[in-house]
Amino acid sequence: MRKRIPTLSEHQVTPEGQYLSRRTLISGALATGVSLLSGTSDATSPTGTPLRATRNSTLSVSVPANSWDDITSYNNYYEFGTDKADPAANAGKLITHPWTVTIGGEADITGPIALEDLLKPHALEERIYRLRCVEAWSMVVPWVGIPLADVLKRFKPTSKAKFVRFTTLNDPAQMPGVRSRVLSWPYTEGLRMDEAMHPLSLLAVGLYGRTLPNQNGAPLRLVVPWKYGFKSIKAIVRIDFVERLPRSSWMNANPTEYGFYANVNPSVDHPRWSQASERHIGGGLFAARQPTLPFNGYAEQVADLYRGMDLKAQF
Ligand SMILES: Nc1nc2c(c(=O)[nH]1)N[C@H]1C(S)=C(S)[C@@H](COP(=O)(O)O)O[C@H]1N2
Ligand SMILES: [Mo]
Repeated sequence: MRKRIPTLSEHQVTPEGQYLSRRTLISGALATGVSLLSGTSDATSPTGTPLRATRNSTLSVSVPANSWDDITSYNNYYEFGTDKADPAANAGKLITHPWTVTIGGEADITGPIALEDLLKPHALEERIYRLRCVEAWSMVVPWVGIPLADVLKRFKPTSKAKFVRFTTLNDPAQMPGVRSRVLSWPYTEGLRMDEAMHPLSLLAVGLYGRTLPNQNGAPLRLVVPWKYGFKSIKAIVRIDFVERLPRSSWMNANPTEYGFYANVNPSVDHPRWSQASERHIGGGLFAARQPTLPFNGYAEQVADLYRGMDLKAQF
């Protein structure tokens, strides 16, 4: 096994005891004589380099996070296969150091930058966010990252920069899934400039106080909590400031099913299924589906971005 080389400076480790892990729930249940049908015995220990991050409580939800196991074993990452277990099985050998991100397009400062240099000026924050997948499941994830806006501003986008386009690594030698034509590669996603600059938009480098596991998008991924999970692009190698709305891989795959905005919206169904409710991963076999909230529960913070728009037409 290749040893993971830390790419981030160590600040302060977030105590893992703060989290309600599935294991804690299981041992608690056993202690009180209650059996949990969803319990598994193959719990994995957190991996990755510990990071020093300060919890941003204002921007965090106050519900318990999903377990490390849930978050790192049930993934969407089509570069490594389309089954939920494929990324954990196939992404382990992806080389994430050294890592370079290339900045391009409508900005004063463009060109390649080493990940360490991209991150250096910024303090890491921990933010516990809801994640709502377009496939109607959800999780709660304690991300570690930096505000996207702070990073973007450093490159001095010009007045022509109306959108930001993100691009994932496309390496057939390391990513077996890109041989399939299920999506157009490289995986690309985009945000309108004001969405990208919103304080909730996060560039994540870790979860549970440690560097990201490869299946969750190491070494750098986007997290946009009020949008369906597919907007939160993994393993980012390019960030371009662009004038025109960028087409994403999901729009290319099926423009009638996956729109550019992809705001979580319980009143706009996917053509093949309802978006009104969701199954919370880790909730157990018989847990009731939860109602899905407009903007995934972040309406108070982001609804203003879409004032005057017809969100059924611009889905
Ligand atoms: N490059 C890339 N990024 C991606 C995907 C992907 O297939 N490739 N899947 C997306 C989808 S559909 C979801 S729901 C989230 C899942 O993130 P997680 O595995 O960390 O929970 O990643 C998103 N980012
Ligand atoms: Mo998703």
